[in-house]
Amino acid sequence: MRRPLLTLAGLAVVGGALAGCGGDDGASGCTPGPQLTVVAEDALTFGADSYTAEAGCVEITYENAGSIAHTLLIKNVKGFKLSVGRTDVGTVQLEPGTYTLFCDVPGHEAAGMVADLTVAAPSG
Ligand SMILES: [Cu+2]
Repeated sequence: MRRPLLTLAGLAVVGGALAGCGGDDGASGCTPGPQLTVVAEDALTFGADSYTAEAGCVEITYENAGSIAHTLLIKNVKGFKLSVGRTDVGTVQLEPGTYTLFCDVPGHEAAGMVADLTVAAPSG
């Protein structure tokens, strides 16, 4: 009778893959071009109600001006999320259009952590 060693080893490999580090999703890992800085404030707002960026691989720097932990996501853009802490930087591929930035910490979006992001085609 065989011992189930192979089966157990296989499960361990699959589990390891599922728990593996992220960052290999399609929305990150591009070569940064346009830059955007967003600030989170303890008043549960972003530093501005609206932001603009050029289309492309946008490098977003997320800075926390306060002491409450926040996140930064873009509605309908999967695979992008920044978390602060103090500061976080990430890249996301964005086509021209209008997007919505928000913080997904429970209650924060409802309290005002939401902002427009207008992405314009590169000029020239
Ligand atoms: Cu928040």
